[in-house]
Amino acid sequence: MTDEITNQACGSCGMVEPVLEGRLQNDGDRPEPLLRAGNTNCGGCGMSVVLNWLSLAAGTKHHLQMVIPACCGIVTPGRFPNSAYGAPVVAATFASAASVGCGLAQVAELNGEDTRVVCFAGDGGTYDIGMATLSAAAERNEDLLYICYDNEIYGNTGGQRSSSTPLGAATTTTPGGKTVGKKDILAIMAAHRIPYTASLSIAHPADSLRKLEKALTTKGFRFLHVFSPCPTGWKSEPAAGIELVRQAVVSGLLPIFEVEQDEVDEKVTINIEPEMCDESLTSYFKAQGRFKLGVNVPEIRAGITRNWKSLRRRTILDDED
Ligand SMILES: Cc1ncc(C[n+]2csc(CCOP(=O)(O)OP(=O)(O)O)c2C)c(N)n1
Ligand code: SF4
Ligand SMILES: [Mg+2]
Repeated sequence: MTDEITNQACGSCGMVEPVLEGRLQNDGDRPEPLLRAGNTNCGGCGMSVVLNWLSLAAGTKHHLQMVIPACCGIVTPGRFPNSAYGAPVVAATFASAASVGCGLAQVAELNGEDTRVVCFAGDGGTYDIGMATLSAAAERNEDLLYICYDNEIYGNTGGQRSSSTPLGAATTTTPGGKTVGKKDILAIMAAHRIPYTASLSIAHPADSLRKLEKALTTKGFRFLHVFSPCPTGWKSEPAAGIELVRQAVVSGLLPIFEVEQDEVDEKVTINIEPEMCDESLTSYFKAQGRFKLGVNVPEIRAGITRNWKSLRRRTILDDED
């Protein structure tokens, strides 16, 4: 991307509209987007937004190679010989995605290429099936950007529960509502002391684009978590996705923060302060059919409070240095 991004005036009315925090099409954009027309994603899929923002963040500055395990993201390109991806993609098995990414990154380095390798996987591939190689790659601090788009189910196979599925959500394998909560993937990844771990909200473009740009330029292992609405699995309106994410952030359900660290230091920054409002929490659950059996809001609020206490403790420890 060019350093200076200027808005362009509308051809008919002359007004300058700040789209995506002022990032309209500009000379620094990729000649073709990462997510091309003809992709097979459902309307309102949060994963499409993530791919478009990754494309914007990479711009013409970064040459990308992608590794995608089984998930909706590997079905996105459509049928061979077409591809809706505007970058080379290796389709990997669940268990090998991070290892394949490490191999590509090491070959690029040996060849002196400035290629940024991105593993792009769902929650099933990340929290569950790909965890062993993901953890191993993080422990070795490989030069890899791993992005997990988290729709809180195994979406591509019809909506089974994953260890990211939240308490109370009905899935095809938890028809009465899930009885345990969600795994804390950001804490798990940050515990590997990798250089950069962050959560992104698709309702907050400026913060998310900054994090994508930072993750693309940082060396070593970087892990980004993007909460990704899935209207098909969540039984929600396709147009409601961004508002649902905003409600999750405002209510405190989805903490937006980043962790920068090396072997001796850890800096935890909360990027968006939630209002902790129960109204947003209730609307969030009401708008999704997967919660139609009802959720216990006080119980969920107690879990949110616990998570925030532990997150704030980490920022305080950091301030005491
Ligand atoms: C080892 C293995 N187990 C199961 C499958 C079948 N499978 C393909 S996609 C998928 C769901 C993936 O879920 P997630 O990673 O969350 O991505 P999403 O489909 O939600 O985009 C499963 C179980 C497989 N391809 N390989
Ligand atoms: S099933 Fe969900 S994650 Fe998969 S393409 Fe459709 S909306 Fe996106
Ligand atoms: Mg999923």
